[in-house]
Amino acid sequence: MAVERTLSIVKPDAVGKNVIGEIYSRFESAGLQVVAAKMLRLSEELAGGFYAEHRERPFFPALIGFMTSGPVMVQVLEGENAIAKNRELMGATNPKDAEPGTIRADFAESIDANAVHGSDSAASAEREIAYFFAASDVCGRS
Ligand code: RTP
Ligand code: MG
Repeated sequence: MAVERTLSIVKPDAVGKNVIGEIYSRFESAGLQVVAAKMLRLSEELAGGFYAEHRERPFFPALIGFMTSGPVMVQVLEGENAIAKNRELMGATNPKDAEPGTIRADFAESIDANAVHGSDSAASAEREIAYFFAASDVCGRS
């Protein structure tokens, strides 16, 4: 299986609950390594550009309002099958539908405040990693 990189965000609700470390533990237990990370507050412009594919959706204003409501932790995860593995660890978008034991089932409150983001394809991962990190910021170990 190929070693991949994916972009992960611990969203403002989970940062506010002080569970960054617990979420990182899930990545590490699943064999994913954190190879770049930073905490920041997203501006409306930065959040809007990140979620540009959803700009015309009715939930877009709520999504941007939520993503700018507090600091986020942004990281690049590296490992075998990292993109799909991270999506599996996250669980479904709506925590009500998320499998028990997933990050969203355990830490998320609602479809808006849903704890984490993860790239959904190789193309998204490439775009999203470059959106937040210079190539020289990523300390790959593979
Ligand atoms: P994410 O991009 O944050 O990892 O979430 P996702 O792939 O599971 O879901 P996506 O379809 O990309 O939607 C991005 C975020 O928008 C909010 N959303 N609300 N009310 C709704 O129907 C709705 N649908 C999506 C969620 O907060 C979701 O994480
Ligand atoms: Mg998405």
